[in-house]
Amino acid sequence: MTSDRSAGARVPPGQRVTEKFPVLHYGNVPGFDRQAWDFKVFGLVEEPVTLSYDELLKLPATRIVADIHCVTGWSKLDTVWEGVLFQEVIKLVDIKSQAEFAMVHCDHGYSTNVPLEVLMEDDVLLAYRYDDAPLTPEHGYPLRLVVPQRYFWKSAKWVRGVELMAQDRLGFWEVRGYHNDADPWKEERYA
Ligand SMILES: Nc1nc2c(c(=O)[nH]1)N[C@H]1C(S)=C(S)[C@@H](COP(=O)(O)O)O[C@H]1N2
Ligand SMILES: [Mo]
Repeated sequence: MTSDRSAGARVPPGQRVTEKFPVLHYGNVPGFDRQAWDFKVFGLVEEPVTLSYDELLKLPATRIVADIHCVTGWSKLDTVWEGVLFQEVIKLVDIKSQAEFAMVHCDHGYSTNVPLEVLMEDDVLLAYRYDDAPLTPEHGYPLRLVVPQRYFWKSAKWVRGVELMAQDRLGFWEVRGYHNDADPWKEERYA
């Protein structure tokens, strides 16, 4: 996971900083029914786990400060997120040894694929708060993934589950020509 990042650089090549927080997604903002909502970890695990929203909120919470980089060219520095580290959620299952990749599944069929070792990094968060307030629906409430070291399309909004896999599979934008690795410091925008 080495990146072409010179010491101290904050803004990856080809990006410009914005103070705004653009909203970008395919399709409509899904509704949220707290009683019906669940989050699943499944696939190559010994026993799949299903969490309610209340159970998720009871897991140890973490706050991260991250720079985010959208493939369309905007970056936003020092964004503040709170939620549960992926590292923490994955402790609830026993991962089978063949599992190397993950598919992140969302409401309305959005998905994105991320190698398991990337999700295990210590800044990958399942976030339910942004900027000291609950996430807004258009930014992913009730739950979104934040993967700061990758272009922002990997930070899936309205996340409902993570599927562990032995072989890599392409997610929604990756099928449509976005780069599989998505490292902004290497400008891995399109395949
Ligand atoms: N469920 C879902 N998550 C998604 C998307 C989407 O279409 N659906 N778009 C992605 C893309 S391309 C970007 S740039 C970011 C934008 O997040 P924001 O609207 O909070 O800025 O969400 C990502 N997560
Ligand atoms: Mo994007």
